[in-house]
Amino acid sequence: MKKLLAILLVLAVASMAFAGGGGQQGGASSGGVTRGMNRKIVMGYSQIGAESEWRTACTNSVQAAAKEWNIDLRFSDAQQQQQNQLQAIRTFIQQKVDIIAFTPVVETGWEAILKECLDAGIPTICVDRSIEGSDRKAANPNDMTDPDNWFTCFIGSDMEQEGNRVAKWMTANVPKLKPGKSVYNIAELQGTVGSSAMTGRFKGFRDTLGIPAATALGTSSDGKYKIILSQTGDFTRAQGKQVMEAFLKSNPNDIDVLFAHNDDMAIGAIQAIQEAGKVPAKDIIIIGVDAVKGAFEAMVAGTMNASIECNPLLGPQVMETAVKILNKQAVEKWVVSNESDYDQTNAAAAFPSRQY
Ligand code: GYE
Repeated sequence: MKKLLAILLVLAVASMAFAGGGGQQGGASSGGVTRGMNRKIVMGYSQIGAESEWRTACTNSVQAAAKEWNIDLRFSDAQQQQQNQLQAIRTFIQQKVDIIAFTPVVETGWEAILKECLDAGIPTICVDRSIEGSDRKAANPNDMTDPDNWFTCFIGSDMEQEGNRVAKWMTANVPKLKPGKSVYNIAELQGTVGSSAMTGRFKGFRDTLGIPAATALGTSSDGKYKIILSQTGDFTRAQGKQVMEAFLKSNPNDIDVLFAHNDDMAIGAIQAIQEAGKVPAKDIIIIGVDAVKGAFEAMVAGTMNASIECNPLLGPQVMETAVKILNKQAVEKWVVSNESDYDQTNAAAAFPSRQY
């Protein structure tokens, strides 16, 4: 037994030394250098929390990519609280990390902390969700009232376009799936209030239908689609289910379409629909956003109709961009991710190759 332990110890020490020297290839070593750099860099990362399947996939992608690039990742989970994010970023500044990446839980309240990062000379990457007033286009560098000058670059999706895509899928498919109606009533489950994922999807959906972007309820310009219910489910399954239960209580027979700002809420709502004795994806057409595994399972099982993809696998782009920034190379102000739309016609074929 003692001999075995001694051998294991020697092997462990040897592998640590090997990993330390092999930093160029990355790996979980504590030594070595970051891929593409002549030193090991430290990244502070402020994540929102773990509210959805999407978020978990995003976190896994970031952590795996940091290992691959051999970046020292200081990862902080804010449990949905902006206050925790501000505190984490402040700690990163004190620790003099090389670069900070963060996903703003809501759009407002970032000016002061981002300016503290600027003053400390620490570049920042805004990941997935954006901040108020930013169009993520390069701005006049002398205009510090422009929020696009408060961070170095943005990596993520176009949430407004995702809202457009939901509306387009709906108008192309709902009349075929529920023929013979002159007006379709829509219930909407909004994401976290004040998050760019929520405001973007809310606005994009209405823009395509010709409904004023500032109103929660309204009818499309062609008169065929009417948003009759709209409330937040905070991007979680539990609240998606709860709010859908309330919707079904107040409007038991009027809902034709459910637009959920993410798949987790759609999946929660499916349960509520079944418990109310209705058939999901038939009595009520269900459209989500994200295209996570749970949505694919539901589409293949026939309980969900469509999911508009929002790619959470942002880790590699974040690490690659961080290295470029620290090497003083130019980066795009907005690195946009590639996405597709999935429904019951193509979900089964795509499912086996999905990574999240
Ligand atoms: O759609 C949702 C998550 O910000 C794009 O946040 C992200 C959204 C995603 O919790 O599931």
